[in-house]
Amino acid sequence: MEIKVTDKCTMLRNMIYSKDLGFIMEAHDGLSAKIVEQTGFKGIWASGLSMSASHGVRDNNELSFKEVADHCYYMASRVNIPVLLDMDTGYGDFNTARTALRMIESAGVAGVCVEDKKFPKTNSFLEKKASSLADPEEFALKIKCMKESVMNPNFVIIARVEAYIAGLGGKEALKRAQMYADAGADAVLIHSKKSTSEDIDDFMSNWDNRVPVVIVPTKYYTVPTDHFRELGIGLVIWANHNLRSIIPAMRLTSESIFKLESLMGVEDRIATVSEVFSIQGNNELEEDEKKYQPESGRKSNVIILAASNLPDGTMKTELKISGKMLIEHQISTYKEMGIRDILAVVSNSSIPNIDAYCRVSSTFENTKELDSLKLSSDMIKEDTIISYGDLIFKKHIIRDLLESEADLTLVVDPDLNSGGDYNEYVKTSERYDKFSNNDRLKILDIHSHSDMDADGIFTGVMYIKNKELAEVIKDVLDYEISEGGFDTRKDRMADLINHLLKLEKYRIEAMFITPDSWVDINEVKDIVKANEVK
Ligand code: SPV
Ligand code: MG
Repeated sequence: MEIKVTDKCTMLRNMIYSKDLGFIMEAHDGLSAKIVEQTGFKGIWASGLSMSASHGVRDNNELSFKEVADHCYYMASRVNIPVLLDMDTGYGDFNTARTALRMIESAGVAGVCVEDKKFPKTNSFLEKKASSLADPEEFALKIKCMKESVMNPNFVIIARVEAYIAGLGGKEALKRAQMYADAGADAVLIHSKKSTSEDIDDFMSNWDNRVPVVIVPTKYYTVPTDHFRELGIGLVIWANHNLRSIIPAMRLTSESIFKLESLMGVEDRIATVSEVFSIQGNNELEEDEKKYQPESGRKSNVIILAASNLPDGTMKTELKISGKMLIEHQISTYKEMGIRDILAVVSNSSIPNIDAYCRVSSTFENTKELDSLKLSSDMIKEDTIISYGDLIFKKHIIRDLLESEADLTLVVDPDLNSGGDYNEYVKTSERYDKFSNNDRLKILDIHSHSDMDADGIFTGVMYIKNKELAEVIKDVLDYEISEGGFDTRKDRMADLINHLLKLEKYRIEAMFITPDSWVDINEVKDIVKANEVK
C-alpha cells in the first residue's frame, strides 16, 4: 500500500498542540490500526497492555523492546495516521531507552509515552505502591536523553506521571510534571485510576500549561468529554477498547463453532472474507500489479475448448509437436503471458498431466464447441480468453489480444484459405488492409458458409473484455432450446457471436493477424507447419 510521505511526527504534534481536543484510539496490530484509521481517528495509541495481551503475555515487559518495535512497524506501515507508542518505562535506564527509541523511531512510530515507574513495569490498574515509582530526577534525565537521541526533531515524547496512581497526590504530580516538561517532554500524561475526574481536575487547576496534558479516561469513562474540553486537555487516549471488544466476540464465535460443530451459527455475524481482503489492501495490490507487473499481474483467465478426438480415440490436442502435446504448447503460451487461471475442456479423462484445470465433456461426440463452452460457463467473465484446443499460435497474438479495448475481440486471419474443412467467415465493416496500421475492425457478421463475401476467417481465439457481455454469454448458454437457447448438437460459435452482434449493444471487433502466425491442426501437413510457427 502507498503511505503518503507526510511527517507523521508533525501530525501527532499538531494534534496535541491544537486548541481542539484530540483523540487517539487504541490498536494492537496492523489490522486494528487499519480499522482505527478507516473509522476516522487521526491517531493511534499502540497500547502496551493491548499489545502484550494480544500476544497472550502480561503487561510486565514480557515482550522485549525489539518485539514491540517490530510489532509497531506493522501498525505504522499500514496506515497514514501517526502511531503514539506506549513505551512503558523505556525498558530500563536512559541508555536502554535511547537504544529502544532508535528502533521504535525507525519502525515508523511518530511519538512515545514513557512512564515514571521502575523497570519492569506493572500495569497502573494493578495494585501499585509508591516504591515502584522512578526517582523523578533520574526520570527527567531519561526524558532529556531521549529528546536528544531522536532522529526527527518533531518526534513526540510524552512523559507520563504516575503520582496519582501511586497515591502520592497532586503536589507530587505537579512537581514531577513540571520537571519532565522542563527536561524537554512535549506533553505530560496525567494518569488516574479514580472513577471520577477528581485527579485530573485537581491537576488542571494548578497546571500552568507549559506543555499540553494528555489523559486516559479508562476508569473515569462516565465523565462527559466536554468536561475535558473545558479543562483544556490536549489529547484523550481511548486506551484499550478495541482489544477488549474482540475478547467477547472471539469467545462467542469459538463457543458457537465448538458447540454446533458447524459454522452455521456464526457466518451471518462475522466479517466476510472479502472484508478481510479489503482491509489487507488486496485491491491496491491488484492495481499495483497492473502498474508494475502488467503481464504476470493479469487476472485474465482462459478456457481451452479441447474436447475433440482423432479417429483412434486420442484427443486431437494430444498430438505431439516438437515432442510436446499441442495443448501443452497453448498452455505454456498462456503461462508465459502470466495467465495462471486456465481451464481445458477435454474429451479424455486419462489425458497425461497438464498444467491446467481439466473438465471432461461426456457429450463431446454428439455436440459442438458451444456444449464445451456451456460446461465451462462459470469461467466466462470479464477478461476471459477462449481458444480452440487444436490451434498453435504465436505468443504475440495473445499479448495483442489482451490489449483490446473492444467488448469482444475475435482473432481473424485475412487469408480465406488458411483454415481447415470447417471455417467461420467474418465480415468486417471495411476490408482489412495489411499495410494499414489498423488491425482492428468492427465485425458485421460471421457465418460458416464459404460463399459469403468474407474478409477473413475466425481462428478460434477470442477475448471477452466486458463483464456485462460475459454475463450475457453465460445467460444465453443456460437458456433451454425452447426459450431461444442454443442446440449444442449443431449450433456453432458463429451462432453465438451473431446473437451478440444482433443485440447491437457491444463493441465486437476482429483483430487481424498474419497467416503465418497460427495453425489449425487438421492433418499431418499442419503439424509440419506448426513446427514453423513455434
Ligand atoms: C496501556 O494502554 O497500556 C496503558 C494505559 O498504559 S493503561 O493501561 O490505562 O495504564
Ligand atoms: Mg501501558
